Amino acid sequence: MKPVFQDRRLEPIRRKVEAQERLSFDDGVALYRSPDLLAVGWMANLVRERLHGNRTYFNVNRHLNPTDVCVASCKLCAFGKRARDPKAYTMSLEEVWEKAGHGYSEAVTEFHIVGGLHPELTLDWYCEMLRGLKQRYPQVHLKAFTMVEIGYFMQRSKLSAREVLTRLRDAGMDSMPGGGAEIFHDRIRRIICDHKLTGEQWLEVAKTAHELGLHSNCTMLYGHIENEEDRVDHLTKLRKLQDQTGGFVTFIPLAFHPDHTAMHHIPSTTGFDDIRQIAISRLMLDNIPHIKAYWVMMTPRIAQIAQRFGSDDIDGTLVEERIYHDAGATTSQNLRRGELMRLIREAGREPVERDTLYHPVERTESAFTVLV
Ligand code: V47
Repeated sequence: MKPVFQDRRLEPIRRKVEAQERLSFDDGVALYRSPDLLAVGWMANLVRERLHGNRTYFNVNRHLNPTDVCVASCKLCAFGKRARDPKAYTMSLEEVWEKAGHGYSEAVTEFHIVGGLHPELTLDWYCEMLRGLKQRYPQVHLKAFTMVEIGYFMQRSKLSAREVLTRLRDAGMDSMPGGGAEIFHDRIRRIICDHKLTGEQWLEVAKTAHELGLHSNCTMLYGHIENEEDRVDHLTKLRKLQDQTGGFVTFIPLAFHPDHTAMHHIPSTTGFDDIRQIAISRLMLDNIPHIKAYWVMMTPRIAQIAQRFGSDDIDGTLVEERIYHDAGATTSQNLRRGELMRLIREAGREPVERDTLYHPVERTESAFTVLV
């Protein structure tokens, strides 16, 4: 039975969602301005179940951050450090390869690799890192480097996006994570991440990656100085590129964590905003298959509830996480496979272990007992 929406102004949007029509910019703003979270969530859940039925996806992955040295000093970030900072670190190639093996078992299907913009590490060094990982862990998918890192490699190597991406792909990069997108609008970018690629450049690198056959994710950092229009603008730009390339697999809305950043005075997002953001992402991004509620960022509790508000993915086991924990996140850094499955089941969903590109992973019990 259809619920009666408390906010009657959402009825025209409900009709569009039911008829599978695309929502407009103004619809997006109206969704943000409505206090009727249950109505927004009901519509998002309709779309989510249409696409994915009762399934919620998760994976068994490991994060690797080879360096936190970064030439950009983005106000939003607590992870990047100056090279001279005594707390900064840069792993040697052997350390990266060795670290990848900590907690490694047949169970790990993905290494998620991102780092700071290091002024001395060369594109050849990164290619060598990928080759070494592939050699040692041939069955693990390498999801590596944000569009921002690619932009920096281009600047340093004086090569085009196509050339940089081709070299990395040939060295073993299988796909790319979605970070560094922040908020595309220049007005916001100038303040929160002045030294990064522009929004247009981010989209251009993503387009080139997709043209080369590389899939990627995409993100939006919300809950800082942006307004509702900036969020809708960001989502519609991603949707437009996806119409052209079809290369985005998953969208991950990332709530800003203020601690230890230059914007520490900004309060953290609320549960209401986090859940609403998941739902609106599902409704606006009608051409991106998956919406991930990243449990590290949202907390496992909110990520679980999000499974009934438009999300169909909860991310993975991670093992160790730096970017959010440097910014004050107090969530665990490591959820075991069984715990992820329990969260999903308790939300009334069917857990499906996937690889990076959402092929189901079949397991025998013994294959993951060694996972730490
Ligand atoms: O690019 C940095 C954001 C991103 C902060 O593709 C911050 O599957 C909040 O992109 N508060 C990295 N956010 C994380 C990321 C990601 C995470 C999980 C899965 C995937 C995927 C991608 O985190 C950065 C930036 O946008 N970030 N600092 C902060 N203080």
